[in-house]
Amino acid sequence: MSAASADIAPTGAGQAVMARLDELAAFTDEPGRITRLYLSPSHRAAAAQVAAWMEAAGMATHVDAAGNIIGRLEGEHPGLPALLLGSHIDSIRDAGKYDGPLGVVAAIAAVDEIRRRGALLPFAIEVLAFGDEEGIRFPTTLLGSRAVAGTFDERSLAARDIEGSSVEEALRLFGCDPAAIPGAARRRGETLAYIEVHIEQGPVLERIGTPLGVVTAISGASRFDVTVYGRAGHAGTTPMDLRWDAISGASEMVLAAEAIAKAAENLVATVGTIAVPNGATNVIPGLVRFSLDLRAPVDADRAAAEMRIRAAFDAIAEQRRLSVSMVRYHDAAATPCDPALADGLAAAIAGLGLDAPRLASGAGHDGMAIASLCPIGMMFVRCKGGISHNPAESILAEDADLAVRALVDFILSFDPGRLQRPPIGSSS
Ligand code: HGY
Ligand code: MN
Ligand code: MN
Repeated sequence: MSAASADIAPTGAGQAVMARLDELAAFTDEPGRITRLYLSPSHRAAAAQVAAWMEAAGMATHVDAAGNIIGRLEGEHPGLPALLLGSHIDSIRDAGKYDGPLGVVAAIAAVDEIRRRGALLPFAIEVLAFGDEEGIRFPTTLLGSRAVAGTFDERSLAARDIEGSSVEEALRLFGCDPAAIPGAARRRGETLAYIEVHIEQGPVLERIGTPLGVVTAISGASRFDVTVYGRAGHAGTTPMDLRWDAISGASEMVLAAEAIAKAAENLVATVGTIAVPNGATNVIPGLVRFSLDLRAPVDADRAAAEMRIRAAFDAIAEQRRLSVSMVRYHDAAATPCDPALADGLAAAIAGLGLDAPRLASGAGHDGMAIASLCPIGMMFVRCKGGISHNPAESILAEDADLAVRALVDFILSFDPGRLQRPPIGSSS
């Protein structure tokens, strides 16, 4: 039965969630549009606001050494292992309001409701607001969630943004001590599972006509820095057959990557940025840099596509007397969601009288990092036209309301004993 036929009166939580997402959207590094980059002034201001909401919901809060904002509600007695909830509060440039923040605000609303009901649970609940999921400011991604999972690579501290600031310098400016990052890692047995509510960022739920879905797995992803080297020359005097034109070569490579992805089943390749340092109208470009993002639900398919793309780029460079470098700086394996958590989320959604379709996530999420710490689950919320990574991103208040209600019901019926993969360090 879809939402349309289920008789579901909004509880008002949805309106409150939407109002908070509007407030959070105001924290931006670029007035007039939403751009909230990791460890930026707007990230710090948004973090303070999120911490205040966490405290108003009865949670104790702290900022960890990687800049994650963490709220904790104790269970029936202090110090119990925690069910982790959350998402990210950093954004892409010119972002929508919901990619990331929805998961944090909905989790806080769920904790608030559980506390209001006076429910004393056999586990603690923690809400985590991660800061580097998008990986836009630095050539890094998932730094916050990796710190929590204990998989933070300290070489990331040397990564620099376009202004030349390093992650290490930015962390100190944010008020964090980079040397303390290893201490941000959760110890064995401290966590039970991780649940993230996130907009679908695709068209499936809208096409089915239902507000909520359950994620089966997150596609694996690789990110590359590609540089094409030619020879700068005079646009007016250099005959066409004597040019080593880096833009023409890069353009052919972009189309080759697109063709390889189109020819493959279940693979997407995206060139999101392309730059010509020192480019000028009257100069044959000698150097071009572009990004390449590869995703696939099956890791072997992604690896095979990378090989095919590398071979195509080398052949184009050879034919055009160019050279090319393709450096991989991010690689995250495809990540399955825990079946028991997926079933629990599906039961909670069905308990609202809704369908609970299962679908894969082509988008990456912090759960890819947290999965090395404990089992993960994700609930998707319908978004208009499947649009995301675009200021036109939008959701319905009623759907936000249903997401909070389903999350509350999931938490109240959560039984760690039913997890397929007991949390690291647990006795069983
Ligand atoms: O790139 C992604 O899939 C995510 O939005 N960071
Ligand atoms: Mn996201
Ligand atoms: Mn995103």
